[in-house]
Amino acid sequence: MRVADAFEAAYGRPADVVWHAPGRVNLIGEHTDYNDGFVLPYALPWGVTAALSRRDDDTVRLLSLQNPGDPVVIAGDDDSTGWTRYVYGVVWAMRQAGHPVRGADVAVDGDVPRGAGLSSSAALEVSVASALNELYGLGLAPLDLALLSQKAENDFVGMPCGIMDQAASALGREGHALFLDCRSLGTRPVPLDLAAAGLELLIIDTGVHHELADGQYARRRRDCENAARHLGVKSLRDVTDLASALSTLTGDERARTQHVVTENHRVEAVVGLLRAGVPEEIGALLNASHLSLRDQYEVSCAELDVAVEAAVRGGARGARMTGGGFGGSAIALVPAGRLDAVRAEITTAYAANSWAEPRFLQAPPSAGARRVA
Ligand code: GAF
Repeated sequence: MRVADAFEAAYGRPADVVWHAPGRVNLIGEHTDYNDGFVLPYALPWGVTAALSRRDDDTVRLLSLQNPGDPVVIAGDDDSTGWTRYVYGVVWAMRQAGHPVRGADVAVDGDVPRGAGLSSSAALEVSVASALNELYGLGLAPLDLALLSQKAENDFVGMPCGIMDQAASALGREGHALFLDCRSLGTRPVPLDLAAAGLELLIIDTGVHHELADGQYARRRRDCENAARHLGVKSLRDVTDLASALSTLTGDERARTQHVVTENHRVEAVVGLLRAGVPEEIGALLNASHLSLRDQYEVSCAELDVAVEAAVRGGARGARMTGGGFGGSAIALVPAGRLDAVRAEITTAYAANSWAEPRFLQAPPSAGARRVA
């Protein structure tokens, strides 16, 4: 294995453990996780593989096959920058929580398509967390590792994400999407055999990330928290009478509330349809999710809107942006026989806007974090 060879070449000894953790794509349930709501992501066949060995001091040495060079040496909390923060952040989060984690030599290798909004950072965190868990005999469950990875990202990296990406990476199951209640943290695997229904999930990587997005995620979170405070509820998950809630709110808080509450209902509806064995029926809910994210939550962008509209024009049953927004990827639910037509329609629409051709990806629901050596 490439990462194990790189580990041995750099550190002069074999790795003690090698773990793999995947990226994710989200079927539906966007910007609901930090509102105690529902999400339905699935784990991808691509991820990060992390080779680790213990050290008997507190130093962490890091090597990435995607960032060639000598290992980065981290001897204190302030030493890490860039990608190394996601790895060292996990060590930091574990120590903060009182787990007896000392140093480690680490090598990582990733194949999540870059910049596509498919959670390569969660894959990196969860692969390292899983390996450290075994190395130091912490006995933590996959959900605990997801929570520690989220803590690393929130409090060390400084990105106030919810739990969806790390949970999908830690708990994904082959052939299934993962229904997650982000309040109780209860999970339920939902069988997802699109091929049996003659369908494919097409991932459209727009190739763009609008810089403007930085800071917007935290602003959306604040809008939701303010709306919940005005409504006197713990979180927007608790809104039961949407019409009356909307009548007391104005502006952004009103629009964000409308999205979050309706999106939670859409997740439940999609889970019901998948369990009933009629995946072809979820298309309208995907479309409604996109419109809500575009118009109420205001996290879409022209490249995502054009991809979604062209996909539906080309014959997709439904399509929506996926992930945080402002670029990254869209998904389209496409009858297998319409795949070429959908791809062509999107490619033509991008060319008409003088945008670079998007990248098309297809990926079955895959397993979550696992030991690979
Ligand atoms: C990003 C975050 F990391 C997730 O927690 C989630 O909020 C998502 O955006 C939006 O649904 O991926």
